[in-house]
Amino acid sequence: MTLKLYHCPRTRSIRVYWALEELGLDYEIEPVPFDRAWFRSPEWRALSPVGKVPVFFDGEERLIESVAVIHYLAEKYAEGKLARRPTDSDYGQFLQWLHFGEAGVGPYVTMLIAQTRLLPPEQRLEPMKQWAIAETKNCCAFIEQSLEGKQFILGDEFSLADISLGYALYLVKISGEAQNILGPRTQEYFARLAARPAWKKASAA
Ligand SMILES: N[C@@H](CCC(=O)N[C@@H](CS)C(=O)NCC(=O)O)C(=O)O
Repeated sequence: MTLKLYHCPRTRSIRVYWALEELGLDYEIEPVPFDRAWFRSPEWRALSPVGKVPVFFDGEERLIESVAVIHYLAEKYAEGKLARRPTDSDYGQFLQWLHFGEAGVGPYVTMLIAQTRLLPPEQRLEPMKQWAIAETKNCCAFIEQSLEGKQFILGDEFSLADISLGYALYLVKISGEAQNILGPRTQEYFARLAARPAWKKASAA
């Protein structure tokens, strides 16, 4: 079996790279430039059905959706390491936070990045930026409240849910609005995640 990740710096492929490292799997990295013209090219579209990263291959099988891929890897190749079983008492919380990182906060933080970094300044709209800040802040207030008395989002143990949330928080950081959006517990939580060797490797590449 060959696990191959098409990885582009600063994008959601970091989640998959980070999980591959944390799970101790063998894998190949295929570097992809962050180039929106390339993402729309027929060559890239032949690999990526919606023109996005990550794209991941397990042998011949192609998968997209970063959170689905990290869950797949843990279940299929790491005996559920960093995941939870339906019989675990925190199974519901695990699934909630695993998906909140992309489905919950993801759309708002993506809009925030569009309005602070991705779009050329002449295409940015201040009301959209303010809306994205308010909605991201609303999601991050839930994270802040839920981190009370905890090292990681489920408690004392790091899990895939932290990988999912950690990438969303990274986008808040690089938007330049972190001071305005993240509470003190969430800032410390992100620093704890960012100190992990696997994060350092995945986010540096
Ligand atoms: N929900 C998808 C989102 C994928 C996505 O939006 N990727 C961004 C980078 S983080 C992308 O490829 N953007 C390129 C573009 O929109 O042109 C996932 O989690 O994998």
